[in-house]
Amino acid sequence: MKEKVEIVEGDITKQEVDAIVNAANTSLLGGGGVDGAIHRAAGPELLEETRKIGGCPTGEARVSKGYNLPAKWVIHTVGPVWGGGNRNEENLLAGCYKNSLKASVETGAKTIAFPGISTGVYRFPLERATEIAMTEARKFLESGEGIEKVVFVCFGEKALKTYQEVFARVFG
Ligand code: AR6
Repeated sequence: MKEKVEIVEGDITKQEVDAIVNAANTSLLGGGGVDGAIHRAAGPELLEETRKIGGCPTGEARVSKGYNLPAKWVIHTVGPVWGGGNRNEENLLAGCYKNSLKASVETGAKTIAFPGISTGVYRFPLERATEIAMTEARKFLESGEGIEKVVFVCFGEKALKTYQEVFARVFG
């Protein structure tokens, strides 16, 4: 299972995979962070399409094309805003990973790259978020549903170190 997982440091918009995941907000109309970077790299047609999609509830996922990105598809998911941990944040974040992987398979994507959903302006604690990400990826890969590679893209060295530590725990 673990050979299907890759951890890289870098910019998700540069990833050569079938689908990249966007940490969006419920409007799907763009924003800052990774969402802003994906919209800039994909070009204005992405916003035209996400406007037609018309939003996405927290924990769910919606698929669009990738336009000028190397990735053919963008899977937009909305992470929870961290509010201390008693507002169902963990289940909602797990839902983001589960539903993004499911949407990816339904679209025909076999390789998928994730950013650290909710770990930026939504303030979800990085280590716990990473445990949830890896646990859901492992469960999904074990169920054998057609994903060949899951790439976790870490933005910066601190994130990379956390992802490597959690990977050793969850997949080791
Ligand atoms: N490639 C990979 N990871 C990145 C990149 C990039 N180019 N840029 C940032 N990150 P955030 P959230 C990392 O804040 O917490 C937006 O405005 C970043 O270091 O982008 O889910 C949306 O519209 C962090 O680890 O997303 C929403 O309103 C992770 O991506 C809101 O932010 C996520 O940080 C969503 O907040």
